[in-house]
Amino acid sequence: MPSLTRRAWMIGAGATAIAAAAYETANTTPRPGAGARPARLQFPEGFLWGTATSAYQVEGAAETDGRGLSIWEAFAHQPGRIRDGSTGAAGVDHFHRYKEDVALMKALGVRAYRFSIAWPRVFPDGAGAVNPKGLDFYDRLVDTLLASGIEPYATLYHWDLPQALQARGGWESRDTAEAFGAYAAHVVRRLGDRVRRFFPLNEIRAFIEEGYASGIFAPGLSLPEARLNQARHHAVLAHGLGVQAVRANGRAGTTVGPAENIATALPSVETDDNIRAAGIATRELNAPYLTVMLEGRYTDAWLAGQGADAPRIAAGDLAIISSKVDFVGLNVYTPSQYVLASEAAPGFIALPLQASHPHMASPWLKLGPEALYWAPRHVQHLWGVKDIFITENGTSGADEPAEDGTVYDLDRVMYLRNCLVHLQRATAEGVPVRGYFLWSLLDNFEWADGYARRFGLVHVDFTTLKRTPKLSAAFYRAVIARNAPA
Ligand code: IFM
Repeated sequence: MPSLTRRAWMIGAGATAIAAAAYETANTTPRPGAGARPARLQFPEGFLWGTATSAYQVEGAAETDGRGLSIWEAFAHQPGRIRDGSTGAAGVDHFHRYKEDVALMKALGVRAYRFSIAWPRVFPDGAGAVNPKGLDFYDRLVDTLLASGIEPYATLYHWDLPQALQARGGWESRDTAEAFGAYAAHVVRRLGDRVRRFFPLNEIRAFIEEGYASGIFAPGLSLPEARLNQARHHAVLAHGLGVQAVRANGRAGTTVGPAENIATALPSVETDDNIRAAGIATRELNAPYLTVMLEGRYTDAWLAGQGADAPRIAAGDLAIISSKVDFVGLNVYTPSQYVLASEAAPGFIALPLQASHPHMASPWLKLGPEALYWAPRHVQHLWGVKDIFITENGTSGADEPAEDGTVYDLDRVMYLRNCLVHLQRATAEGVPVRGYFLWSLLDNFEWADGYARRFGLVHVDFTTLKRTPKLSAAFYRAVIARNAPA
């Protein structure tokens, strides 16, 4: 084991003991009396274990090498927008510390890293003149990953829209979708000799609903329904144009698919009628996002609900939006609804969640690990998808360092173990989930929560930027080594 790897885990007396125990569990065959693991708890052979971050949340170096401004800088500088008054300008300096971060990934044993490319680094004005240095950092990152045996999975857009495009209407403008297609083509031409897996846009639902409806994310708008629907439509159009750009410019064998935060309905009781109802609800809950991307049509119920506010759809748009994808990536944190079957249209009743329903450190993150089973199962059953990845799952935690400096994040370990048990159930039943990316490798800039919510497996001291693996890192390392959730 390389010395950096070793050092990363030797963190305080308590953590050393825990890390040592995790290594032992992970690296030895069962000892007499320890009991062999029943095969049914295993993930399939070759299951891909990874971790994920995004550019604006980790990179920092916001003014380095000609990077342009993004909507998040503009937004974060408005008083009251970010909970702790911070910005992502410094991130956690992944831009300069990427080698240390790749070594941390290697210590975990991950085989894949999902990161995003900052559009404003590549086209500082969103379109037009290319910044010649804009992709240099990603060249270095990709080479380091490959040299470490970690496969790069690149997201082309993780919410950091160039501010210059926002000034021209942002996602309300069709031009933004077209500009995204051109940017995607440029990136794939440059990195496509080494990067073979691409996600066009991360969580369209999140950046549209929170950026253009609730206004809690950049650009901070609360649009009337018709304008909101047009922004939704342009974002899924960009997805389709991104898929086409990857196809047109990638090498043979390159694959592409969405990374969408599917809204998942769960059957309150697992009976056939409730399961069917949960499928109907999931299709409708995702109507302007995953459903139109995979079906090439907005559902009748959704269109009827929008009435005169429905989006204007140009000829050919739906075919672009539903361009064939190779896989579907799902970001799954929390269920959206628990449902009961109903004879009356639309075929389900959403049950109100009790006030006592537990949540994690982020109040939006309700506990409901069964979503890791139902989200991919619905996607397989509704749309016949044959390759699914969990492109994000993880949680914020209390994350207070103990006296020995270690974060014993039992809440995160508990959350992850539960989620992975349910995901393993899906694979055991033949749902084609091929891999899992844990969000996130590092504590980072959590959007409107600033640095006040931590999602990392690795604790970052935001003053010194020192990285210290948490207990959950030892947990994840053991999961990977055993290829089993518990
Ligand atoms: O940090 C975010 C990420 O950028 C997108 N998915 C959800 C994560 C946790 O909120």
